[in-house]
Amino acid sequence: MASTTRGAQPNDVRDEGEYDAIVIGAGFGGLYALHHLRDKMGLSVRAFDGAGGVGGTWWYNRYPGARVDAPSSPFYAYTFSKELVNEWEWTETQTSQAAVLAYLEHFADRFDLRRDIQFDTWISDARYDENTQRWTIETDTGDRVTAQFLICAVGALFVAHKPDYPGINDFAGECHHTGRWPHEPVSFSGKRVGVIGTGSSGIQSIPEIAKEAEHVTVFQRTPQYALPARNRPITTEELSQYRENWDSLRATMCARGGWPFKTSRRRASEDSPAQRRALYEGLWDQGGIHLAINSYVGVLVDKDLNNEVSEFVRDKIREAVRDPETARKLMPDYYFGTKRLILDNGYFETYNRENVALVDLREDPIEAFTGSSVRTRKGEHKIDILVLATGFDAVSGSMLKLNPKGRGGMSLVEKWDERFDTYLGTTIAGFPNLFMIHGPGSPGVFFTMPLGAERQMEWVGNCIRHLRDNGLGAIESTPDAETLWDKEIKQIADHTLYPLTDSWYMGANIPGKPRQFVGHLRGSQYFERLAEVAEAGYEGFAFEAVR
Ligand code: N01
Repeated sequence: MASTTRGAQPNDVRDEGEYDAIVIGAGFGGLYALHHLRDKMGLSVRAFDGAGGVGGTWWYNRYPGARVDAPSSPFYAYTFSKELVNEWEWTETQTSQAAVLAYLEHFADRFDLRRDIQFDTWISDARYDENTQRWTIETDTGDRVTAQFLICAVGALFVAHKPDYPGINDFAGECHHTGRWPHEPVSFSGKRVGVIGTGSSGIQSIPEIAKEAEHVTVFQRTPQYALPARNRPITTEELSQYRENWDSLRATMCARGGWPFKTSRRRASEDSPAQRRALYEGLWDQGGIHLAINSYVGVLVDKDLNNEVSEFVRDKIREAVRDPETARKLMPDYYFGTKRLILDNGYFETYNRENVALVDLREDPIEAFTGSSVRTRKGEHKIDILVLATGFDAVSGSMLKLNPKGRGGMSLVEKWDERFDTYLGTTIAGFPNLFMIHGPGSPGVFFTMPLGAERQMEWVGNCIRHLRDNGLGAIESTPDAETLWDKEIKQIADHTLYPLTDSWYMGANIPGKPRQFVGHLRGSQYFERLAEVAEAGYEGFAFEAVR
Protein backbone atom coordinates (compact mmCIF):
# COMPACT_ATOMS: atom_id res chain seq x y z
CA MET A 1 0.00 0.00 0.00
CA ALA A 2 2.96 2.32 -0.23
CA SER A 3 3.72 4.11 -3.42
CA THR A 4 3.65 7.67 -4.59
CA THR A 5 5.88 9.97 -6.49
CA ARG A 6 6.18 12.36 -3.57
CA GLY A 7 9.94 12.20 -3.14
CA ALA A 8 12.50 13.42 -0.67
CA GLN A 9 15.19 15.76 -1.92
CA PRO A 10 18.42 13.82 -2.61
CA ASN A 11 20.34 15.69 0.07
CA ASP A 12 17.72 14.66 2.67
CA VAL A 13 18.23 10.97 2.06
CA ARG A 14 19.59 8.86 4.93
CA ASP A 15 21.03 5.40 4.39
CA GLU A 16 18.98 3.29 6.73
CA GLY A 17 20.35 -0.14 6.19
CA GLU A 18 20.67 -3.29 4.19
CA TYR A 19 18.22 -6.16 4.42
CA ASP A 20 17.57 -9.48 2.79
CA ALA A 21 14.09 -8.40 1.78
CA ILE A 22 11.91 -5.31 1.65
CA VAL A 23 8.16 -5.76 1.85
CA ILE A 24 5.90 -3.00 0.56
CA GLY A 25 2.43 -3.08 2.08
CA ALA A 26 1.05 -4.14 5.45
CA GLY A 27 -2.26 -5.68 4.45
CA PHE A 28 -3.03 -9.41 4.43
CA GLY A 29 -0.26 -10.09 1.87
CA GLY A 30 2.47 -7.88 3.31
CA LEU A 31 1.96 -8.93 6.93
CA TYR A 32 2.18 -12.57 6.01
CA ALA A 33 5.24 -11.92 3.83
CA LEU A 34 7.01 -10.24 6.74
CA HIS A 35 6.13 -13.07 9.12
CA HIS A 36 7.09 -15.81 6.68
CA LEU A 37 10.42 -14.34 5.57
CA ARG A 38 11.50 -13.14 8.99
CA ASP A 39 10.16 -15.76 11.38
CA LYS A 40 10.00 -18.90 9.23
CA MET A 41 13.08 -18.26 7.09
CA GLY A 42 15.25 -16.15 9.35
CA LEU A 43 15.80 -13.33 6.84
CA SER A 44 16.28 -9.70 7.77
CA VAL A 45 13.22 -7.82 6.55
CA ARG A 46 11.97 -4.23 6.57
CA ALA A 47 8.37 -3.44 5.67
CA PHE A 48 6.84 -0.11 4.68
CA ASP A 49 3.31 1.17 4.40
CA GLY A 50 1.97 4.59 3.51
CA ALA A 51 -0.93 4.10 5.91
CA GLY A 52 -0.76 4.90 9.60
CA GLY A 53 -1.35 1.29 10.66
CA VAL A 54 -1.70 -2.29 9.51
CA GLY A 55 -4.63 -3.50 7.44
CA GLY A 56 -4.15 -2.39 3.83
CA THR A 57 -7.60 -2.46 2.22
CA TRP A 58 -9.12 -2.81 5.67
CA TRP A 59 -7.33 0.28 6.93
CA TYR A 60 -8.64 2.43 4.09
CA ASN A 61 -12.14 1.15 3.33
CA ARG A 62 -13.99 2.35 6.42
CA TYR A 63 -17.15 3.50 4.71
CA PRO A 64 -20.47 2.72 6.43
CA GLY A 65 -21.56 -0.87 5.79
CA ALA A 66 -18.11 -2.08 4.67
CA ARG A 67 -17.97 -5.86 4.90
CA VAL A 68 -16.15 -8.71 3.22
CA ASP A 69 -17.87 -9.11 -0.13
CA ALA A 70 -17.39 -12.86 -0.22
CA PRO A 71 -18.23 -15.78 2.06
CA SER A 72 -16.21 -14.76 5.06
CA SER A 73 -15.99 -15.99 8.63
CA PRO A 74 -14.17 -18.10 9.46
CA PHE A 75 -12.66 -18.66 6.01
CA TYR A 76 -11.59 -15.12 5.12
CA ALA A 77 -8.55 -15.25 7.43
CA TYR A 78 -5.08 -16.74 7.64
CA THR A 79 -5.11 -20.50 7.74
CA PHE A 80 -1.46 -21.39 8.39
CA SER A 81 -1.52 -21.31 12.19
CA LYS A 82 -3.76 -23.67 14.14
CA GLU A 83 -3.21 -21.54 17.27
CA LEU A 84 -4.39 -18.40 15.49
CA VAL A 85 -7.44 -20.23 14.16
CA ASN A 86 -8.23 -21.45 17.67
CA GLU A 87 -7.86 -18.17 19.47
CA TRP A 88 -9.72 -15.76 17.18
CA GLU A 89 -13.46 -15.42 17.78
CA TRP A 90 -15.35 -14.38 14.67
CA THR A 91 -18.82 -13.12 15.50
CA GLU A 92 -20.70 -12.77 12.21
CA THR A 93 -20.83 -14.80 9.00
CA GLN A 94 -20.16 -11.71 6.84
CA THR A 95 -17.31 -10.00 8.64
CA SER A 96 -17.38 -6.22 9.05
CA GLN A 97 -14.44 -4.00 8.14
CA ALA A 98 -13.84 -3.20 11.83
CA ALA A 99 -13.67 -6.91 12.70
CA VAL A 100 -11.20 -7.72 9.90
CA LEU A 101 -9.06 -4.76 10.93
CA ALA A 102 -9.12 -5.88 14.59
CA TYR A 103 -8.03 -9.35 13.44
CA LEU A 104 -5.10 -7.98 11.43
CA GLU A 105 -4.05 -5.78 14.37
CA HIS A 106 -4.12 -8.86 16.56
CA PHE A 107 -2.09 -10.77 13.97
CA ALA A 108 0.54 -8.02 13.86
CA ASP A 109 0.81 -7.99 17.67
CA ARG A 110 0.73 -11.74 18.15
CA PHE A 111 3.63 -12.23 15.72
CA ASP A 112 5.40 -9.06 16.85
CA LEU A 113 5.43 -7.59 13.36
CA ARG A 114 5.12 -3.87 14.06
CA ARG A 115 8.75 -3.43 15.11
CA ASP A 116 9.79 -4.12 11.51
CA ILE A 117 7.17 -2.01 9.77
CA GLN A 118 7.64 1.66 9.03
CA PHE A 119 4.19 3.27 8.75
CA ASP A 120 3.24 6.63 7.23
CA THR A 121 6.01 6.07 4.73
CA TRP A 122 5.58 6.16 0.98
CA ILE A 123 8.06 4.67 -1.44
CA SER A 124 9.22 7.43 -3.77
CA ASP A 125 11.63 5.27 -5.78
CA ALA A 126 12.44 1.57 -6.15
CA ARG A 127 15.38 0.71 -8.39
CA TYR A 128 17.31 -2.48 -9.24
CA ASP A 129 21.09 -2.40 -9.43
CA GLU A 130 22.38 -5.07 -11.82
CA ASN A 131 25.89 -4.95 -10.37
CA THR A 132 24.95 -5.57 -6.77
CA GLN A 133 21.83 -7.64 -7.64
CA ARG A 134 19.93 -5.59 -5.07
CA TRP A 135 16.98 -3.25 -4.90
CA THR A 136 17.29 0.23 -3.44
CA ILE A 137 14.20 2.00 -2.27
CA GLU A 138 13.85 5.62 -1.24
CA THR A 139 11.01 6.94 0.87
CA ASP A 140 9.31 10.27 1.27
CA THR A 141 10.57 10.29 4.84
CA GLY A 142 14.09 10.52 3.45
CA ASP A 143 15.26 6.95 3.98
CA ARG A 144 17.23 4.82 1.57
CA VAL A 145 17.23 1.07 2.14
CA THR A 146 18.59 -1.79 0.08
CA ALA A 147 17.68 -5.47 -0.11
CA GLN A 148 18.24 -8.42 -2.39
CA PHE A 149 14.51 -9.08 -2.72
CA LEU A 150 11.59 -6.71 -3.19
CA ILE A 151 8.19 -8.09 -2.21
CA CYS A 152 5.35 -5.97 -3.54
CA ALA A 153 2.18 -6.60 -1.56
CA VAL A 154 0.74 -3.29 -2.71
CA GLY A 155 -2.91 -4.28 -2.89
CA ALA A 156 -5.20 -5.32 -5.71
CA LEU A 157 -7.75 -2.61 -4.97
CA PHE A 158 -5.80 0.37 -3.76
CA VAL A 159 -5.53 3.16 -6.36
CA ALA A 160 -8.81 5.02 -6.00
CA HIS A 161 -10.53 5.95 -9.25
CA LYS A 162 -12.13 9.40 -9.21
CA PRO A 163 -14.31 10.50 -12.13
CA ASP A 164 -13.30 13.74 -13.81
CA TYR A 165 -16.71 15.31 -14.42
CA PRO A 166 -16.58 19.01 -15.33
CA GLY A 167 -16.52 21.12 -12.17
CA ILE A 168 -16.22 18.14 -9.75
CA ASN A 169 -13.34 19.86 -8.00
CA ASP A 170 -15.50 22.97 -7.51
CA PHE A 171 -17.98 21.05 -5.41
CA ALA A 172 -17.76 22.84 -2.06
CA GLY A 173 -19.31 20.23 0.23
CA GLU A 174 -17.66 17.21 1.83
CA CYS A 175 -16.46 14.67 -0.72
CA HIS A 176 -15.27 11.18 0.25
CA HIS A 177 -14.10 8.23 -1.83
CA THR A 178 -15.18 4.94 -0.24
CA GLY A 179 -11.63 3.62 -0.63
CA ARG A 180 -10.18 6.61 1.27
CA TRP A 181 -12.79 7.00 3.97
CA PRO A 182 -11.94 9.38 6.85
CA HIS A 183 -11.07 7.94 10.24
CA GLU A 184 -13.35 10.43 11.98
CA PRO A 185 -17.06 9.61 11.75
CA VAL A 186 -18.85 11.26 8.81
CA SER A 187 -22.25 12.58 9.89
CA PHE A 188 -24.99 12.31 7.27
CA SER A 189 -27.67 13.53 9.64
CA GLY A 190 -29.86 16.20 8.02
CA LYS A 191 -27.69 16.11 4.88
CA ARG A 192 -28.48 15.62 1.21
CA VAL A 193 -26.06 13.00 -0.05
CA GLY A 194 -25.12 12.11 -3.61
CA VAL A 195 -23.55 8.67 -4.19
CA ILE A 196 -21.86 7.91 -7.50
CA GLY A 197 -21.23 4.22 -8.14
CA THR A 198 -23.09 1.00 -7.47
CA GLY A 199 -20.35 -1.65 -7.19
CA SER A 200 -19.72 -3.49 -3.90
CA SER A 201 -18.80 -0.28 -2.06
CA GLY A 202 -21.86 1.67 -3.24
CA ILE A 203 -24.24 -1.22 -2.63
CA GLN A 204 -22.86 -1.80 0.86
CA SER A 205 -22.85 1.87 1.87
CA ILE A 206 -26.10 3.19 0.34
CA PRO A 207 -28.48 1.39 2.77
CA GLU A 208 -26.45 2.60 5.76
CA ILE A 209 -26.22 6.20 4.53
CA ALA A 210 -29.95 6.23 3.76
CA LYS A 211 -30.78 5.34 7.36
CA GLU A 212 -29.19 8.57 8.56
CA ALA A 213 -29.30 11.13 5.75
CA GLU A 214 -32.13 13.50 4.98
CA HIS A 215 -31.96 12.45 1.34
CA VAL A 216 -29.80 10.22 -0.85
CA THR A 217 -29.52 10.47 -4.62
CA VAL A 218 -27.81 7.48 -6.21
CA PHE A 219 -26.15 8.11 -9.58
CA GLN A 220 -25.99 4.73 -11.28
CA ARG A 221 -24.08 4.01 -14.47
CA THR A 222 -24.57 0.23 -14.58
CA PRO A 223 -27.29 -1.65 -12.67
CA GLN A 224 -25.89 -4.63 -10.77
CA TYR A 225 -26.80 -8.10 -9.68
CA ALA A 226 -26.50 -8.49 -5.93
CA LEU A 227 -27.25 -11.55 -3.85
CA PRO A 228 -28.52 -11.41 -0.27
CA ALA A 229 -25.60 -11.75 2.15
CA ARG A 230 -27.89 -13.14 4.88
CA ASN A 231 -25.39 -12.00 7.46
CA ARG A 232 -26.01 -13.48 10.91
CA PRO A 233 -24.13 -14.28 14.10
CA ILE A 234 -21.75 -17.19 13.65
CA THR A 235 -22.56 -20.05 15.99
CA THR A 236 -20.15 -21.64 18.44
CA GLU A 237 -20.83 -24.99 16.72
CA GLU A 238 -19.73 -23.54 13.37
CA LEU A 239 -16.54 -22.16 14.86
CA SER A 240 -15.77 -25.40 16.72
CA GLN A 241 -16.38 -27.44 13.58
CA TYR A 242 -13.94 -25.29 11.68
CA ARG A 243 -11.33 -25.61 14.40
CA GLU A 244 -11.74 -29.36 14.75
CA ASN A 245 -11.56 -29.94 11.00
CA TRP A 246 -9.08 -27.19 10.26
CA ASP A 247 -6.57 -29.45 8.47
CA SER A 248 -9.02 -31.04 6.11
CA LEU A 249 -10.97 -27.80 5.57
CA ARG A 250 -7.79 -26.00 4.59
CA ALA A 251 -7.01 -28.77 2.11
CA THR A 252 -10.55 -28.52 0.74
CA MET A 253 -10.22 -24.75 0.37
CA CYS A 254 -6.98 -25.23 -1.54
CA ALA A 255 -8.63 -27.79 -3.82
CA ARG A 256 -11.87 -25.88 -4.40
CA GLY A 257 -10.85 -22.43 -5.54
CA GLY A 258 -10.34 -20.99 -2.07
CA TRP A 259 -13.61 -21.94 -0.39
CA PRO A 260 -14.62 -25.13 1.36
CA PHE A 261 -18.00 -25.27 -0.42
CA LYS A 262 -18.90 -28.02 -2.82
CA THR A 263 -19.77 -26.70 -6.26
CA SER A 264 -22.56 -28.34 -8.15
CA ARG A 265 -21.72 -31.02 -10.72
CA ARG A 266 -25.33 -31.21 -11.91
CA ARG A 267 -26.29 -30.17 -15.44
CA ALA A 268 -29.23 -27.84 -15.97
CA SER A 269 -30.63 -30.20 -18.62
CA GLU A 270 -31.14 -32.87 -15.95
CA ASP A 271 -33.92 -30.80 -14.37
CA SER A 272 -37.19 -29.33 -15.60
CA PRO A 273 -37.67 -25.53 -15.62
CA ALA A 274 -39.82 -25.85 -12.48
CA GLN A 275 -37.15 -27.90 -10.71
CA ARG A 276 -34.49 -25.38 -11.70
CA ARG A 277 -36.57 -22.50 -10.40
CA ALA A 278 -37.08 -24.33 -7.11
CA LEU A 279 -33.32 -24.87 -6.84
CA TYR A 280 -32.60 -21.16 -7.48
CA GLU A 281 -35.16 -20.21 -4.81
CA GLY A 282 -33.45 -22.46 -2.26
CA LEU A 283 -30.02 -21.06 -3.07
CA TRP A 284 -31.35 -17.51 -2.91
CA ASP A 285 -32.74 -18.22 0.55
CA GLN A 286 -29.41 -19.68 1.60
CA GLY A 287 -27.75 -16.41 0.50
CA GLY A 288 -24.11 -15.61 -0.17
CA ILE A 289 -22.53 -16.86 -3.37
CA HIS A 290 -24.41 -20.18 -3.41
CA LEU A 291 -26.64 -19.22 -6.34
CA ALA A 292 -23.51 -18.61 -8.40
CA ILE A 293 -21.58 -21.75 -7.48
CA ASN A 294 -24.20 -24.30 -6.54
CA SER A 295 -26.92 -24.24 -9.13
CA TYR A 296 -25.61 -26.00 -12.22
CA VAL A 297 -22.34 -26.58 -14.02
CA GLY A 298 -21.39 -23.73 -16.32
CA VAL A 299 -23.31 -20.67 -15.10
CA LEU A 300 -20.34 -18.52 -16.11
CA VAL A 301 -19.82 -20.36 -19.40
CA ASP A 302 -23.22 -21.21 -20.86
CA LYS A 303 -25.13 -18.17 -22.15
CA ASP A 304 -28.59 -19.78 -21.93
CA LEU A 305 -28.09 -21.00 -18.39
CA ASN A 306 -26.62 -17.64 -17.40
CA ASN A 307 -29.60 -15.84 -18.94
CA GLU A 308 -31.97 -17.98 -16.90
CA VAL A 309 -30.15 -17.24 -13.64
CA SER A 310 -29.91 -13.55 -14.61
CA GLU A 311 -33.65 -13.41 -15.16
CA PHE A 312 -34.24 -15.11 -11.81
CA VAL A 313 -32.24 -12.37 -10.04
CA ARG A 314 -33.99 -9.64 -12.04
CA ASP A 315 -37.31 -11.11 -10.82
CA LYS A 316 -36.05 -10.83 -7.26
CA ILE A 317 -35.19 -7.16 -7.84
CA ARG A 318 -38.69 -6.57 -9.27
CA GLU A 319 -40.17 -8.21 -6.16
CA ALA A 320 -38.05 -6.11 -3.78
CA VAL A 321 -38.57 -2.66 -5.34
CA ARG A 322 -42.11 -1.26 -5.13
CA ASP A 323 -41.86 1.50 -7.75
CA PRO A 324 -41.84 -0.20 -11.21
CA GLU A 325 -39.98 2.69 -12.83
CA THR A 326 -37.17 2.49 -10.23
CA ALA A 327 -37.15 -1.30 -10.60
CA ARG A 328 -36.79 -0.90 -14.38
CA LYS A 329 -33.72 1.30 -13.91
CA LEU A 330 -32.21 -1.29 -11.55
CA MET A 331 -32.38 -4.15 -14.06
CA PRO A 332 -28.88 -5.44 -14.88
CA ASP A 333 -28.42 -6.56 -18.47
CA TYR A 334 -24.94 -8.08 -18.53
CA TYR A 335 -24.20 -11.76 -17.87
CA PHE A 336 -24.77 -12.60 -14.21
CA GLY A 337 -21.50 -12.98 -12.27
CA THR A 338 -19.24 -11.45 -14.92
CA LYS A 339 -18.77 -8.32 -12.84
CA ARG A 340 -17.71 -8.95 -9.26
CA LEU A 341 -20.64 -10.59 -7.47
CA ILE A 342 -22.02 -8.37 -4.76
CA LEU A 343 -23.48 -9.50 -1.46
CA ASP A 344 -26.02 -7.02 -0.18
CA ASN A 345 -27.80 -6.23 3.04
CA GLY A 346 -31.12 -4.67 2.01
CA TYR A 347 -29.80 -2.70 -0.97
CA PHE A 348 -32.79 -3.05 -3.30
CA GLU A 349 -35.31 -2.50 -0.48
CA THR A 350 -33.57 0.81 0.25
CA TYR A 351 -35.22 2.22 -2.89
CA ASN A 352 -38.61 1.83 -1.16
CA ARG A 353 -37.61 4.57 1.28
CA GLU A 354 -39.05 8.04 0.74
CA ASN A 355 -35.63 9.63 1.09
CA VAL A 356 -33.85 7.69 -1.69
CA ALA A 357 -33.88 8.52 -5.40
CA LEU A 358 -32.14 6.83 -8.31
CA VAL A 359 -30.71 8.61 -11.33
CA ASP A 360 -29.92 6.35 -14.28
CA LEU A 361 -26.86 7.95 -15.85
CA ARG A 362 -27.41 6.06 -19.08
CA GLU A 363 -30.64 8.01 -19.64
CA ASP A 364 -29.74 11.13 -17.71
CA PRO A 365 -25.94 11.64 -17.68
CA ILE A 366 -24.04 13.97 -15.38
CA GLU A 367 -23.12 17.17 -17.22
CA ALA A 368 -21.33 19.12 -14.53
CA PHE A 369 -20.91 19.86 -10.83
CA THR A 370 -21.49 23.22 -9.20
CA GLY A 371 -20.44 24.24 -5.69
CA SER A 372 -23.61 22.68 -4.26
CA SER A 373 -25.15 20.39 -6.84
CA VAL A 374 -24.82 17.77 -9.54
CA ARG A 375 -26.35 18.86 -12.83
CA THR A 376 -27.60 16.05 -15.06
CA ARG A 377 -29.16 16.40 -18.49
CA LYS A 378 -32.66 16.35 -17.00
CA GLY A 379 -32.22 18.30 -13.78
CA GLU A 380 -30.21 19.66 -10.89
CA HIS A 381 -29.63 17.68 -7.68
CA LYS A 382 -28.69 19.73 -4.62
CA ILE A 383 -26.25 17.86 -2.38
CA ASP A 384 -24.24 18.57 0.76
CA ILE A 385 -22.02 15.47 0.72
CA LEU A 386 -20.66 13.60 -2.29
CA VAL A 387 -19.69 9.94 -1.90
CA LEU A 388 -17.55 8.53 -4.68
CA ALA A 389 -18.02 4.76 -4.72
CA THR A 390 -16.29 4.71 -8.09
CA GLY A 391 -13.82 1.92 -7.56
CA PHE A 392 -10.15 1.41 -8.25
CA ASP A 393 -7.54 1.11 -10.95
CA ALA A 394 -7.54 -2.52 -9.98
CA VAL A 395 -4.67 -5.00 -9.69
CA SER A 396 -2.14 -3.43 -12.07
CA GLY A 397 -2.79 0.13 -10.77
CA SER A 398 -0.90 -0.14 -7.49
CA MET A 399 2.19 -1.66 -9.15
CA LEU A 400 2.16 1.10 -11.77
CA LYS A 401 1.89 3.71 -9.05
CA LEU A 402 4.91 2.21 -7.33
CA ASN A 403 6.62 2.14 -10.75
CA PRO A 404 9.79 0.18 -9.91
CA LYS A 405 12.76 0.56 -12.28
CA GLY A 406 14.29 -2.73 -13.38
CA ARG A 407 17.16 -3.78 -15.61
CA GLY A 408 18.72 -0.86 -17.51
CA GLY A 409 16.55 1.56 -15.54
CA MET A 410 13.41 0.46 -17.44
CA SER A 411 10.32 1.58 -15.53
CA LEU A 412 7.26 -0.60 -15.05
CA VAL A 413 5.16 2.16 -16.60
CA GLU A 414 7.19 1.72 -19.81
CA LYS A 415 7.13 -2.07 -19.61
CA TRP A 416 3.35 -2.23 -19.05
CA ASP A 417 2.53 0.51 -21.52
CA GLU A 418 0.26 -1.78 -23.56
CA ARG A 419 -0.10 -4.98 -21.56
CA PHE A 420 0.71 -5.93 -17.99
CA ASP A 421 2.70 -9.05 -18.67
CA THR A 422 3.84 -11.21 -15.78
CA TYR A 423 4.97 -14.77 -15.27
CA LEU A 424 2.83 -16.73 -12.79
CA GLY A 425 1.36 -13.42 -11.63
CA THR A 426 4.35 -13.04 -9.32
CA THR A 427 7.37 -11.97 -11.39
CA ILE A 428 8.12 -9.61 -14.28
CA ALA A 429 10.80 -10.05 -16.95
CA GLY A 430 13.33 -7.24 -16.62
CA PHE A 431 12.69 -6.90 -12.88
CA PRO A 432 14.94 -9.49 -11.20
CA ASN A 433 14.36 -10.46 -7.58
CA LEU A 434 10.99 -8.68 -7.50
CA PHE A 435 7.94 -10.68 -6.43
CA MET A 436 4.31 -9.60 -6.36
CA ILE A 437 1.57 -10.91 -4.10
CA HIS A 438 -1.81 -10.88 -5.87
CA GLY A 439 -0.24 -9.36 -8.97
CA PRO A 440 -1.89 -9.36 -12.41
CA GLY A 441 -2.13 -12.89 -13.77
CA SER A 442 -2.51 -14.53 -10.36
CA PRO A 443 -5.83 -15.67 -8.84
CA GLY A 444 -5.98 -12.64 -6.48
CA VAL A 445 -9.64 -11.67 -6.05
CA PHE A 446 -10.84 -14.95 -7.60
CA PHE A 447 -9.50 -16.94 -4.64
CA THR A 448 -9.70 -16.37 -0.89
CA MET A 449 -7.20 -13.54 -0.64
CA PRO A 450 -5.60 -14.37 2.74
CA LEU A 451 -5.10 -18.03 1.78
CA GLY A 452 -3.90 -17.03 -1.69
CA ALA A 453 -1.34 -14.66 -0.15
CA GLU A 454 -0.08 -17.39 2.18
CA ARG A 455 0.38 -19.85 -0.65
CA GLN A 456 2.00 -17.39 -3.04
CA MET A 457 4.35 -16.22 -0.32
CA GLU A 458 5.30 -19.77 0.58
CA TRP A 459 6.23 -20.34 -3.06
CA VAL A 460 8.26 -17.10 -3.10
CA GLY A 461 10.00 -18.19 0.12
CA ASN A 462 10.95 -21.54 -1.43
CA CYS A 463 12.25 -19.76 -4.49
CA ILE A 464 14.45 -17.51 -2.32
CA ARG A 465 15.68 -20.61 -0.47
CA HIS A 466 16.54 -22.19 -3.83
CA LEU A 467 18.66 -19.16 -4.72
CA ARG A 468 20.43 -19.15 -1.38
CA ASP A 469 21.10 -22.91 -1.41
CA ASN A 470 22.58 -22.78 -4.89
CA GLY A 471 24.80 -19.71 -4.72
CA LEU A 472 22.49 -17.74 -6.99
CA GLY A 473 22.20 -13.96 -6.77
CA ALA A 474 19.24 -13.20 -9.02
CA ILE A 475 16.16 -14.77 -10.56
CA GLU A 476 14.14 -13.32 -13.38
CA SER A 477 11.34 -14.64 -15.55
CA THR A 478 12.02 -14.86 -19.27
CA PRO A 479 9.97 -12.89 -21.81
CA ASP A 480 8.95 -16.18 -23.47
CA ALA A 481 7.57 -17.51 -20.20
CA GLU A 482 5.54 -14.33 -19.84
CA THR A 483 4.10 -14.67 -23.34
CA LEU A 484 3.02 -18.25 -22.64
CA TRP A 485 1.57 -17.29 -19.26
CA ASP A 486 -0.38 -14.47 -20.85
CA LYS A 487 -1.85 -16.98 -23.35
CA GLU A 488 -2.72 -19.42 -20.58
CA ILE A 489 -4.59 -16.77 -18.56
CA LYS A 490 -6.40 -15.54 -21.64
CA GLN A 491 -7.42 -19.03 -22.74
CA ILE A 492 -8.98 -19.74 -19.36
CA ALA A 493 -10.84 -16.41 -19.34
CA ASP A 494 -11.96 -16.75 -22.98
CA HIS A 495 -13.63 -20.04 -22.15
CA THR A 496 -16.01 -18.06 -19.90
CA LEU A 497 -18.45 -15.18 -20.28
CA TYR A 498 -16.24 -12.77 -18.27
CA PRO A 499 -14.57 -11.09 -21.26
CA LEU A 500 -17.98 -10.20 -22.74
CA THR A 501 -18.69 -7.69 -19.97
CA ASP A 502 -17.17 -4.28 -19.32
CA SER A 503 -15.81 -4.62 -15.80
CA TRP A 504 -12.79 -3.80 -13.70
CA TYR A 505 -11.71 -7.42 -14.30
CA MET A 506 -11.16 -6.31 -17.91
CA GLY A 507 -9.76 -2.86 -17.07
CA ALA A 508 -12.88 -1.31 -18.61
CA ASN A 509 -13.61 0.99 -15.64
CA ILE A 510 -10.53 3.15 -16.18
CA PRO A 511 -10.52 5.40 -19.25
CA GLY A 512 -7.57 4.51 -21.51
CA LYS A 513 -6.57 1.36 -19.59
CA PRO A 514 -5.60 -1.54 -21.87
CA ARG A 515 -8.27 -4.26 -22.03
CA GLN A 516 -6.81 -7.39 -20.51
CA PHE A 517 -8.31 -9.93 -18.17
CA VAL A 518 -6.79 -9.32 -14.80
CA GLY A 519 -6.36 -12.71 -13.17
CA HIS A 520 -6.16 -16.47 -13.19
CA LEU A 521 -9.66 -17.89 -12.91
CA ARG A 522 -8.67 -21.37 -11.74
CA GLY A 523 -7.07 -20.79 -8.39
CA SER A 524 -6.51 -24.41 -7.43
CA GLN A 525 -4.92 -25.20 -10.78
CA TYR A 526 -2.77 -22.07 -10.45
CA PHE A 527 -1.14 -23.31 -7.26
CA GLU A 528 -0.51 -26.68 -8.87
CA ARG A 529 1.22 -24.82 -11.72
CA LEU A 530 3.41 -22.97 -9.22
CA ALA A 531 4.47 -26.29 -7.71
CA GLU A 532 5.16 -27.81 -11.15
CA VAL A 533 7.34 -24.87 -12.15
CA ALA A 534 9.40 -25.22 -8.97
CA GLU A 535 9.71 -28.99 -9.37
CA ALA A 536 10.94 -28.48 -12.92
CA GLY A 537 13.85 -26.41 -11.58
CA TYR A 538 11.99 -23.11 -11.88
CA GLU A 539 11.09 -23.53 -15.51
CA GLY A 540 10.65 -20.19 -17.29
CA PHE A 541 13.20 -18.41 -15.11
CA ALA A 542 16.79 -17.34 -15.72
CA PHE A 543 19.28 -17.26 -12.85
CA GLU A 544 22.52 -15.41 -12.22
CA ALA A 545 25.27 -16.59 -9.89
CA VAL A 546 26.04 -14.34 -6.93
CA ARG A 547 28.25 -11.50 -8.11
O1 N01 B 1 -15.80 -0.44 -7.23
P1 N01 B 1 -16.46 -1.01 -8.57
P2 N01 B 1 -16.11 -0.82 -5.72
N1 N01 B 1 -19.43 7.82 -13.48
O2 N01 B 1 -15.47 -0.72 -9.64
C1 N01 B 1 -19.18 3.36 -11.13
C2 N01 B 1 -13.79 -5.02 -3.73
N2 N01 B 1 -14.50 -4.63 -2.55
O3 N01 B 1 -15.28 0.02 -4.85
O4 N01 B 1 -20.17 -0.47 -13.43
C3 N01 B 1 -20.39 7.08 -12.90
O5 N01 B 1 -16.96 -2.37 -8.42
C4 N01 B 1 -19.09 2.01 -11.77
O6 N01 B 1 -19.95 1.95 -12.88
P3 N01 B 1 -19.68 0.82 -14.02
C5 N01 B 1 -14.65 -5.91 -4.57
O7 N01 B 1 -13.87 -6.91 -5.16
C6 N01 B 1 -14.35 -5.38 -1.48
O8 N01 B 1 -17.56 -0.88 -5.47
O9 N01 B 1 -18.20 0.80 -14.27
N3 N01 B 1 -20.17 5.92 -12.30
C7 N01 B 1 -19.53 1.13 -10.61
O10 N01 B 1 -20.90 1.16 -10.43
C8 N01 B 1 -15.17 -4.96 -5.57
O11 N01 B 1 -15.58 -5.55 -6.77
C9 N01 B 1 -15.01 -5.04 -0.36
O12 N01 B 1 -20.45 1.31 -15.17
C10 N01 B 1 -18.92 5.48 -12.30
C11 N01 B 1 -18.87 1.84 -9.43
O13 N01 B 1 -18.66 3.18 -9.82
C12 N01 B 1 -14.00 -4.03 -5.73
O14 N01 B 1 -13.48 -3.88 -4.46
C13 N01 B 1 -15.86 -3.99 -0.30
C14 N01 B 1 -17.86 6.19 -12.88
C15 N01 B 1 -17.54 1.26 -9.09
O15 N01 B 1 -17.71 -0.08 -8.73
C16 N01 B 1 -14.38 -2.67 -6.23
O16 N01 B 1 -15.60 -2.29 -5.64
C17 N01 B 1 -15.99 -3.23 -1.40
C18 N01 B 1 -18.17 7.40 -13.49
N4 N01 B 1 -17.23 8.14 -14.10
C19 N01 B 1 -15.28 -3.54 -2.51
N5 N01 B 1 -16.72 5.48 -12.71
C20 N01 B 1 -14.78 -5.79 0.82
O17 N01 B 1 -14.58 -6.98 0.81
C21 N01 B 1 -17.07 4.37 -12.05
N6 N01 B 1 -18.40 4.36 -11.81
C22 N01 B 1 -14.80 -4.96 2.02
